[in-house]
Amino acid sequence: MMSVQPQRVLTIAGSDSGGSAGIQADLKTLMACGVFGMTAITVVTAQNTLAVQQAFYLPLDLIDAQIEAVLSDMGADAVKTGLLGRSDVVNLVADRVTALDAMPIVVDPVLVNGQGNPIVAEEAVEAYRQRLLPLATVITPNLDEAVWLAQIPPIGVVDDFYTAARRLFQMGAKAVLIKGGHLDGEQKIDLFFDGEEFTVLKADSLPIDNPHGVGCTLASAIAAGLAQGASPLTAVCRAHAFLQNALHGALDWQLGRGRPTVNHYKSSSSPESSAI
Ligand code: PXL
Repeated sequence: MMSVQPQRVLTIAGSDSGGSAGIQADLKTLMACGVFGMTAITVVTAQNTLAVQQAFYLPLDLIDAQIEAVLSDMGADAVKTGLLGRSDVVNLVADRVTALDAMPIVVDPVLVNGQGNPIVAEEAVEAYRQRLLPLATVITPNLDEAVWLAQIPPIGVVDDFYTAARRLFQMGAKAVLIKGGHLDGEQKIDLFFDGEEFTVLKADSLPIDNPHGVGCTLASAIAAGLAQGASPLTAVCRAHAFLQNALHGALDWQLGRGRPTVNHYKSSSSPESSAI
């Protein structure tokens, strides 16, 4: 029988015991997207839908060992980064990714929590600016993260998304997806920019308050698309549709007493999104 190598994605991110965000969201999403997921865990959190109760950062050499173990044997077709947390981890990931010639990398710059409060130090953000952003095939900040990374005034309207996207592109990212989900309105707007063209992605606002795990799910779905050979724009559009299904798929869920989650494996049915 002919052997086949599955498409592989390595996610370097934190563990969410509640299964909504982080490594858990990544693996569920990668599986639903039909790629083989592998992990390097940076931080273990004890959390549920109500709160992050504890967080334990793994030693740098153990994070490195996980990356090395996976890449030296199994290899990868794309890398996705989530919560890295510290500047030394950001620098380590940058070192390892630099060694992977032309590997697609999706950088989800997890800098703030669900309430918009910082969860990393400025030193780590500077490491993102200097080292990781220039390696990113696609970077996926939300509005707070875009402002912090790009050092621009707060974003209040969709017009500001364009400034943020241009700036992050100038800082070295090959493509930028500004996630506008935190802006109020009948529609949720994301903006993709690859240095040449802007693409607006729209989705109807849903009756769910601040769902947990959307960023991880979106970035992992983008990484899956890139691993499957899609262009950044195609991977982003597919991931956007995937996330809409995942959100719709959890609308009638009751799980825990806090923030709602997404249904990561709800990958079929018609996407409620459009790119214009
Ligand atoms: O959604 C961002 C995020 C990523 N990774 C981990 C998290 C969170 C938010 O709570 O806990 C591990």
